[in-house]
Amino acid sequence: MGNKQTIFTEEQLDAYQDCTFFTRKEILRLHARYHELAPQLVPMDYTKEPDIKLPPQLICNMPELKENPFKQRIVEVFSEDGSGNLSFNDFVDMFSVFSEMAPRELKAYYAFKIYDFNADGFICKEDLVVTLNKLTRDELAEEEVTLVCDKVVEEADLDCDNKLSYADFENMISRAPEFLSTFHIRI
Ligand SMILES: [Ca+2]
Ligand SMILES: [Ca+2]
Repeated sequence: MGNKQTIFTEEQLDAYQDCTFFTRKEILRLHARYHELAPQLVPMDYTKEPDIKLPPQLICNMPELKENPFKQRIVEVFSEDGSGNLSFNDFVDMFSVFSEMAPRELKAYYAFKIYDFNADGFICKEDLVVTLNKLTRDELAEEEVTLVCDKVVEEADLDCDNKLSYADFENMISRAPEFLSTFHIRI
């Protein structure tokens, strides 16, 4: 007996542990965080996998994301329907990729998606302009931004099509490991 509430079944917890970089305890803590974002909406009991999604504004206001210049784009990328609304599974996947335990390749894969603002499978100069403006919080003059973006493409574009494919991008970050340092969030 006792009044301990069941949040997930053992099978669910095993599945989360297999598919993420979190322990069972961390999954429960993530559920508590997700719940506290909208207590009236998010049930404690997740054993029946309720079809609940939280809007991007709620997620972006979390202290872990609030200061991140890419927060809006991050929640879009992890939102299964691309709207920025996150189910609990999306929420867990997002923080799993950002965890210290996630391998570099996985972070690189999502970094590429995040910087590919127009989602055409390439990081082109327009994507780089948006990225750079966000990284520098709009502190660079337009000419400086253009100059840096031209330089980045010039150096990283191995197949000379004037945009960065995933292969170009991987090559670029392998030479600049600090590039992924912004992809750590401790929750
Ligand atoms: Ca693009
Ligand atoms: Ca290229």
